[in-house]
Amino acid sequence: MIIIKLGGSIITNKQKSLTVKLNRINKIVEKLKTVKEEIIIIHGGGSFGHYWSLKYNMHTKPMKYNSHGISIVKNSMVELNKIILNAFFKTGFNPYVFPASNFINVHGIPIIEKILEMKEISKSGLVPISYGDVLWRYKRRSYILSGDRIMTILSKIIKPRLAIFILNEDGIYSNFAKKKLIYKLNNEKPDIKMINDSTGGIERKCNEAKQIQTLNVKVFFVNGNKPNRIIDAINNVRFVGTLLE
Ligand code: IP8
Repeated sequence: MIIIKLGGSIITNKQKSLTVKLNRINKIVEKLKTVKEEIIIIHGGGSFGHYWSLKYNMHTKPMKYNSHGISIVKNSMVELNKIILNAFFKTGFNPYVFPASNFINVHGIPIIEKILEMKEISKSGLVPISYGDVLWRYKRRSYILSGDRIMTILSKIIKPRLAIFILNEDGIYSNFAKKKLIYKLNNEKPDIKMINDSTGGIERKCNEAKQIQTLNVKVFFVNGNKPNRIIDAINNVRFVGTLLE
């Protein structure tokens, strides 16, 4: 089983709020159709969820955020998710939306049987699709749950063979300006200028990846603009990207 995160910057246009990169999404999904293993998909917020969460100053810390902000972030993620679901439908997949509120309780604790349900669903010819979202927490608080965090939460219980982060870049860079790629993340330090968003940017992403790796799950970062690399990573063929194992 493989868990794949479609990063916000590969599926949406971060320069222009509320716009998707439909061609890019379709090309990636078409490539994924050639994968023989079961997959679970998570997608990020990009210029949908992040756009609104920044506007309403909402973060990963549970707090009492503006109600309109909560509502608008949630709606924008449903909209983006619908676009992703359609792309999977059109390509011949049977996507099955599984929002994070299905498997995280009001205390922020993962519900194990729900996550195992997701695993069962993926074995039955359906593709579970989840996404970063704003979640309700007890005492009228809420928080932004990143898709990267969902990758770790699911990996702990599902124990996939691989976790793949599809980016809008070749992988993780040690120097963003010079696009100096880290091939093996194990001991190198990422350049934090690479991604900066409301859920903690590249540092959080790498921290999540490290947590996944400690579960004995191989982690790849690959460029979604070169979808063949996703397939090479899955097939254990030499590929351009960042590996953590
Ligand atoms: O793009 C964040 O998910 P991410 C989702 O995976 C929202 O960090 C709602 C901003």
